[in-house]
Amino acid sequence: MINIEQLKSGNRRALAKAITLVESKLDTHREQAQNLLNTLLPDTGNSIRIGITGIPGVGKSTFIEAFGLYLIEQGKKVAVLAVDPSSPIRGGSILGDKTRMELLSREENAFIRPSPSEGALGGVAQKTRETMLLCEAAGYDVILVETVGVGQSEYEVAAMVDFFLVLMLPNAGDELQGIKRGIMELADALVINKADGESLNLAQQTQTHYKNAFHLLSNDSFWQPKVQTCSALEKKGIDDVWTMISDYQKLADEHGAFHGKRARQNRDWMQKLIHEMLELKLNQHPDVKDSLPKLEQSVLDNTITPYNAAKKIIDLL
Ligand SMILES: Nc1nc2c(ncn2[C@@H]2O[C@H](COP(=O)(O)OP(=O)(O)OP(=O)(O)O)[C@@H](O)[C@H]2O)c(=O)[nH]1
Ligand SMILES: [Mg+2]
Repeated sequence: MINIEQLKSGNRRALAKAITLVESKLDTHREQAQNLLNTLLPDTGNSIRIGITGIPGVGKSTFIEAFGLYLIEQGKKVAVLAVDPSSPIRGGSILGDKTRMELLSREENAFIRPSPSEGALGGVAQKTRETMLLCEAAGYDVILVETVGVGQSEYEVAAMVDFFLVLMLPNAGDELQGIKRGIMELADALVINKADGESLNLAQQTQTHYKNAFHLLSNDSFWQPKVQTCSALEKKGIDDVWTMISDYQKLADEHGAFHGKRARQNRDWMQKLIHEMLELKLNQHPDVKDSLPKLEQSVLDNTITPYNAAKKIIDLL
């Protein structure tokens, strides 16, 4: 059993146990985990949730270590989670390299958790959302959610955080980094990392390039995405990133947008879960299992319209 009082007082073992429960695939555990989360709900939400993405090698691990250590210096408790749906077998490769976060992982006020290897309903994102709540209940006030900037995971992470930060390399050309317009629209900030040594100039050019690009995207929100530079290696510009995010939080609060965004994220996620649950129910329904192949064949044979076939399936539920 999970000791709720211990978890709330920040006991790491209790937190780790609760996360293991949340990640479990057993139905009985799932139920226990949901009960636990419901009990803890009033103790959640007191954090800023920051998503961090970027292509492999951009410096995510180095940045998170520097940023995390800086935040701890400011008296914060920092949790680092990962969403890595791309490697269900390797299971959490991005944070597997704890060596890159060696200093941070030794800190009393840091909690680092690799990506869950897979999830049932809602996938890895569901588990990470739940783990995030557990960390908040345990008193972590900054939650960093890391993901590799390939595939769909950045959309999933952007939909669960307050602030979405995209790390970039000093390189003025979009194509070279495979940056999609989509990610520009997700980003609350681009941070050009490795702004040091010979790359300093290029980093500044890149910054100007993206600032201009953002000006071209129309935006009537209270927040215009920012473009900054930093060196995670030399620990330069790290404090500016935090200042920017704090400014965002303050502005969002003033506009009533901070809690509004979270509420909408929860509602959207619920909608997504309803669809997934419905699909599961459909696929498991005995009559559907029986009729689906026949109806599919009829559609292939052009003896029934797709619409009517679909309706017949839905009517079985
Ligand atoms: N010059 C310079 N090098 C950096 C900086 N940040 C990271 N690096 C180097 O870039 C390489 C990749 O850094 P990581 O932090 O492992 O990058 P990552 O994004 O976590 O990479 P993956 O885990 O493979 O996705 C390492 O050799 C780092 O030392 C920086 O600010 N300046
Ligand atoms: Mg890494």
